[in-house]
Amino acid sequence: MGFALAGALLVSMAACASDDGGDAGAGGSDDLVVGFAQVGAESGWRTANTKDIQRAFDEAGIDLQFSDAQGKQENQIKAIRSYIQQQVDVIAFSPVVESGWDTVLNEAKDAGIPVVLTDRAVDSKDDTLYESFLGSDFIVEGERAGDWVVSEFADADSVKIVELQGTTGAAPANDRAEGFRTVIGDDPKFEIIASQTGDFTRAGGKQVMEAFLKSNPDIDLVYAHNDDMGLGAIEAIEAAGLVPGTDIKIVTVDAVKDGMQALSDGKINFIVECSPLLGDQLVDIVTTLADGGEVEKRIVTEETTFTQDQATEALPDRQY
Ligand code: GYE
Repeated sequence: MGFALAGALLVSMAACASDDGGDAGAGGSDDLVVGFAQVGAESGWRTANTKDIQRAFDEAGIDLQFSDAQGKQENQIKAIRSYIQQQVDVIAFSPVVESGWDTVLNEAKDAGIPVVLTDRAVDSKDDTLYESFLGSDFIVEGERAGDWVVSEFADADSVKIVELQGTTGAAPANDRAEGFRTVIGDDPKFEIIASQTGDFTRAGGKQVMEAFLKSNPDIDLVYAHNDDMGLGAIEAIEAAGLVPGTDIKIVTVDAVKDGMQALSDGKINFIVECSPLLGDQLVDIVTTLADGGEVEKRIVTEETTFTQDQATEALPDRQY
């Protein structure tokens, strides 16, 4: 069903429902079909994000076509093309990497299908290629990690840092690296002695950290772009006979349950939150678009940070 047609139908269904005194739910959203192209299942964050989106659409009674790109942009492009062919009402996706989307987004535009970016941005110059971008400010997250490092090492003369970067070319990898450097760059005592991608996975974090430990005997701090890579680094540090959180400090981003447990246990020292719970907001955006309404071009997720005590307190209620 074309988007304009779906919108018109929804409006008329809602009108009918009110004539009968019936309940059309979220604007008769039963008829909506949304195609969602997910990155993959690389991390605890991603699993929580997928679950939350599926829950929210299920509760709203909206048909969600879901595809998992297994971390590959080409798979995501294929999925988006198949949603265009099916003429879904709205396409939502979390772009694996920032660049290379203009062609397929123009195809969606030509087909009259609105696109919503969730979680990660694209670097397209033409911002009419998508209706809205819902997700975190990753630069701010990097800055928050940097702020903690500056205060934690206020009395140190020199701080040797290794960085476990997210997936190469992904918005959160680019921006978390940038935000962090903006803050620590002011003081030459901070030195990033090694930086490499661990692809946002636990196995990747472990492997890269093993190599870092072999070539660098005196690492003071690990900055991991997500909890999973930090958890992998913990395994490598322990295997090298060192104590994570004490001999080598660790700061990560996400605040999923396993990360929060490690923080509470003192193996991670600080976590910058990145919320994966985007489902309800995405449903709102999709239903507004389907009703022909206007949505905000940029919706920034609200987030906090966690110290060890705050993690211990938050853990019992942590949903993911
Ligand atoms: O931080 C990481 C995941 O795009 C915000 O992707 C997301 C990131 C998240 O794999 O754990």
